[in-house]
Amino acid sequence: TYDLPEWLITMYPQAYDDVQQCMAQGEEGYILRALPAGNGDTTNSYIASNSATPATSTSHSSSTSNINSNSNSNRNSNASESSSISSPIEPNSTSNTTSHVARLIILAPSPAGLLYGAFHLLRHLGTGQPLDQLTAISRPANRLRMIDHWDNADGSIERGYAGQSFLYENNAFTRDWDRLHDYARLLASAGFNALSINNVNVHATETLFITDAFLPDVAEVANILRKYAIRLYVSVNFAAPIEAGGLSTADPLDEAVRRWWQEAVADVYRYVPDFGGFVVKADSENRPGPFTYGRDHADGANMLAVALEPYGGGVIWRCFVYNCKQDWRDRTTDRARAAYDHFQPLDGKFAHNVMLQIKNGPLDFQVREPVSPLFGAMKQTHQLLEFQITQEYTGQQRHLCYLVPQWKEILDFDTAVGDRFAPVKQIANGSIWQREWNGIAAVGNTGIDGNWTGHLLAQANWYGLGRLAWEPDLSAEEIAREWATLVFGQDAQVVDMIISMLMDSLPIYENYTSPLGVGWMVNPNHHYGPNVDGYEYSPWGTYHYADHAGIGVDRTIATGTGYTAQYEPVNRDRYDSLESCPDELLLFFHHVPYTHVLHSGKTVIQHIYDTHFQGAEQAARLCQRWQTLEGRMAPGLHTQVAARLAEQAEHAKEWRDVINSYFQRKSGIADVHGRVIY
Ligand code: GCW
Repeated sequence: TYDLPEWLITMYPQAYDDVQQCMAQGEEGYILRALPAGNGDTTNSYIASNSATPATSTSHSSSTSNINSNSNSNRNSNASESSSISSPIEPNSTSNTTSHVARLIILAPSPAGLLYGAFHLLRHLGTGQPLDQLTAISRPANRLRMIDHWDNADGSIERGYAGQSFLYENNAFTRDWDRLHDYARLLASAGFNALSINNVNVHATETLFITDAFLPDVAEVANILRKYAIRLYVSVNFAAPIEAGGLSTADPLDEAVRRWWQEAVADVYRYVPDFGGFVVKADSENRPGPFTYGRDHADGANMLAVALEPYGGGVIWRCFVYNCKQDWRDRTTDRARAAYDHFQPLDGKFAHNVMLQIKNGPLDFQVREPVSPLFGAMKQTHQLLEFQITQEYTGQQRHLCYLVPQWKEILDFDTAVGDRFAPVKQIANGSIWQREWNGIAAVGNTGIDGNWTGHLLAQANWYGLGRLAWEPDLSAEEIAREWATLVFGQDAQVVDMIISMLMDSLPIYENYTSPLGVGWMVNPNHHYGPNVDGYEYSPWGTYHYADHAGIGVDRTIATGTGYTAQYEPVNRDRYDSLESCPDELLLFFHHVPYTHVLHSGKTVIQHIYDTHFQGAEQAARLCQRWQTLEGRMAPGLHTQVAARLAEQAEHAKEWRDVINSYFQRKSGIADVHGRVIY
């Protein structure tokens, strides 16, 4: 029960109900309400905060003050104090927002909730929706909504396509705190609440981030993020006890090593009392890890978990573990199997503050992959879903590729675990097994470029990930509409065209790149542009096995690598059988002749030709579609996108011709339409 003052009830009759509902929303939830004028009120707008747990730390009070400065509505002198509904809030006696609305109420159990409520209001206004009858109740579906930076201390960004890092240069922090402040506000506005600030490949300088050499800078970053309710995480080097501590081992069961980590963690919390925890890439792509000492990944993760536990910190341990020194002649080793094979047997062995971070697919963020079978396979382990916003394999922000539809498909995929409807989104958000540590992490796509993301329209991916992590049931179109309206305003012709271009872009990209789920036909190392055999005779486990007769990877139980058996029976059977395997994943699961007839009625080879001709034409049409918007937006915005689309159209032709020529030469089968193939 709440003791609400009379004056509040008079002007806000549903306050009791709202407060009750609001408290049920959890820490970060909020209620937004526009109340009509009436009851003879002379006051205009209010922002009310009900603090169930009164804010005590500076972090919380500064969040409150930021809301005030952002929403521009409550500038009373107590702005830095968290206000409570049981004490009247000074009304703001300035201008009326609309003639029908007397007040705007944002109600939240915490300052973070007020922040998200304020951004909701700004989004509402920014998308041109009327204030009258605004009511919204919202809470995030996922506890952790995180961006992972792959920024290096030298200023480069691994897989970054938007310029250098704004966090680091020359092996030091840039200390561009203004930019960081803008970035923190940007993060909160899209609903993110966690940030990992350095590459998971932790090199020499970054290994020292958790030492006195860098902790003052790390603390300054945390101070800025805290104003926007964002918790800071750092990627750590598993071999730090050796490289930073001078020990002779990093064995997770060695007492001196365990003590070293405990002391390191204690140091970190002295600087950053609300530090989130560590992100770890171990035994992966030549990074150190517990395997060196004959230990398993539970031993490694739990050692860090024990050190972080007293402070409420967590370990985010990545499952991207596979053999990157594979012999391409060996057809029994299958990289797709690796994460499941390594981690599934460890279910139940991880400490409660360990979250396994699992990439959405079994390989590596290809344009088309099945969902990782690890989702749902570890019933006693906290799990985080990892997406890649930065477009490493999807056009590197030179091509338009709106990824939200792909992420939606993954979130909605039914793992069928436990013989029931069990979509990935319910595993990621922990609701299936009532897991409190849960969420979505994604590799960011920002850099120092003025528009943050290189390709202006790639902002929609960044924004979309934040919105989906908050509310996975939003549609890809709704998110596209929100983003386009917030950026370009309310010109319907502009907004509708941008939405349709965004929505078409992933299928277009898939059309002119690698076909039917096979993946990887890219140039080695930088991963841009077509190279069908670029990874075919390499140790990275990324093959398509194309010869004169056929193509694809046999991952079936009877004759292949047995990968399909990692899925629950309904998905296992669907993928394992040539008859029921969906066309778009056919070559991921099966090796077939070029003459194999798809469900679509086309042969595999004709499908390859048709989609590649079509994709290149569609890419060219994207330029024409964008051209129709000339003069309807600031010229600078129009030209920068036009330039990228022109490059994409040229590059799509290159993809078309390389792929079609390769397969015509291999198969000796002509295109039924007799088009030009080289
Ligand atoms: O996709 C691959 C990238 C690497 C990356 C790795 C990972 C940070 O090519 O650049 O390393 O995945 O996720 O760890």
